Amino acid sequence: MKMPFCNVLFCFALLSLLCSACRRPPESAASREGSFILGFSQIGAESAWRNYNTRSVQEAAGEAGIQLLYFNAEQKQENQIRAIRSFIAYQVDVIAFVPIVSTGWEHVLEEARDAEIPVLICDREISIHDESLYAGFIGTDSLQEGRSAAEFLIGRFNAEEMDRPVRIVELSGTEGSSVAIKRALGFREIIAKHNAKAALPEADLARFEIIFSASGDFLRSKGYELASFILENIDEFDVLFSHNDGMTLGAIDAMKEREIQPGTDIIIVTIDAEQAGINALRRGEVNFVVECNPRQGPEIMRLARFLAGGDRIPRITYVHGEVFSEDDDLSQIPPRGY
Ligand code: GZL
Repeated sequence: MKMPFCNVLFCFALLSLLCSACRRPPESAASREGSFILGFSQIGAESAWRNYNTRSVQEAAGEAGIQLLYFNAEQKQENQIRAIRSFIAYQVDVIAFVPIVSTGWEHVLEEARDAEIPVLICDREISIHDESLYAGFIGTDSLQEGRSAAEFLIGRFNAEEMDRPVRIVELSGTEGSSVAIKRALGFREIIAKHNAKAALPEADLARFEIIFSASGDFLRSKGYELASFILENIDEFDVLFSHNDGMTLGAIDAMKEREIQPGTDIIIVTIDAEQAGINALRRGEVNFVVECNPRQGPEIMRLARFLAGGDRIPRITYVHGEVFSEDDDLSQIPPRGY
């Protein structure tokens, strides 16, 4: 349920008041073993994946004895920036945040640097000139997630006699987010390489064409709306490539309303591997699922503790995922938890 904007403002005012009124005594320096304060700014609650990611961070902080100052930005970058400023005012030991989009972070990160508070980027990456403004990134390899999706399609269609290019529709994630940018990039990189091979005279390979792409903002409701528009306006297409399960589930609803069989009439490739996505794979409504692991809490706490103790961390820490195909033994997939 979305919090009314006036309530969000009230929360900010309260957080800022608390931060300025009760600044942490500077002498309580963090220790490598003891507790410390981690300010964490989360995007919001746009998907089952995000909610699990939040739970993972909160549970891991509790288990690690780390004091977590958590703020939900309600999908707004300006709320994230305000929260980071509040963390600085409160003089937390470490700041971690999930950048909803990849640009616009320079100034607030300069303020964190001036306050000598290390910053850990989580889940999504930022594009910044001075990379020394943050200590490191922990998340999944979005470029590989897009590549894996394309590699499945190439294998799937090479087995079929195609006398025309395979037509692909793409539902992309939040515009300007590193995840949407890199999933699209990885997907296109593999498709382009394959098409170059398929163009050779002696090649007997399917060719692929992305005929439509639009952002569904990782939201199920927008996935449904976009798919409804696409199904009403694009005569025929063969594949739906969706950047997250939430949008995929919305698109499946739109297909079923038109008696189109997802997974059969339209091949569907999706990313996240939330339970509902795996269930759709088991029902044959989805053909391939790329896991994007939301269980990042323990790694975030491990890295934050190094930073709190004044230590350096790797620039990039990947949390690995796997892929699930229609041809796998799907009964072996354990409950997803999200
Ligand atoms: C991926 C993450 C994306 C998920 C979506 O790392 O940022 O945001 O794929 C979520 O489900 O909304």
